[in-house]
Amino acid sequence: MKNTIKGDITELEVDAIVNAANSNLQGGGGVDGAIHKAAGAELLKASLALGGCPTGEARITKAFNLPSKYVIHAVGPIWKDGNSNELELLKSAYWNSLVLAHENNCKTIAFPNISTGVYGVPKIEAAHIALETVSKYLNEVNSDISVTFVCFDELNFQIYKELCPTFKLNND
Ligand code: AR6
Repeated sequence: MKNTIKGDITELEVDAIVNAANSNLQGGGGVDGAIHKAAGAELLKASLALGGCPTGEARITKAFNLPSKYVIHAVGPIWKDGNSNELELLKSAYWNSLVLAHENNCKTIAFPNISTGVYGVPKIEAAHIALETVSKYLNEVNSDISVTFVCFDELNFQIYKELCPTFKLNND
């Protein structure tokens, strides 16, 4: 199943929260900053030890002081002009996060709106990619995982509230 909420992803008691990370996995601002702040310094040590992550891929660490079990560090694209493979890379970031969640026996996962902050991917396009990719994964690969889209800003929340129900799952 999938659902949308408005809130702070660091507060969720799910198996895995996804971080909108950068490819150095060195922490940063936005949701990345909030996750590192709430998880504590051990998270930075663990993520730096991974040696980076290319755009479109994802890596996993423990969640340390967070209420979730794991943090999946997904690297979304920086928006350039829309013709630089941005949406494909965003799709891969969502897909690879779900694969990693499944490999680590996660049944509940929460995503922020990857790349829609400082990375500048237009919010409506990004929401379509997120919903399409997650729905495809749940319908075609593994329906045994519950996905929450966590919107922090009001505009993303309005977009997801409207779009989410239009992406049907086989078991809806
Ligand atoms: N919980 C959930 N969502 C949040 C939170 C939160 N606590 N805080 C912000 N958001 P951004 P990006 C939303 O900029 O565009 C970092 O510096 C926010 O409203 O965090 O992928 C990294 O290190 C927005 O919708 O990530 C990278 O360098 C969404 O999170 C770079 O920013 C993503 O905004 C990644 O940029």
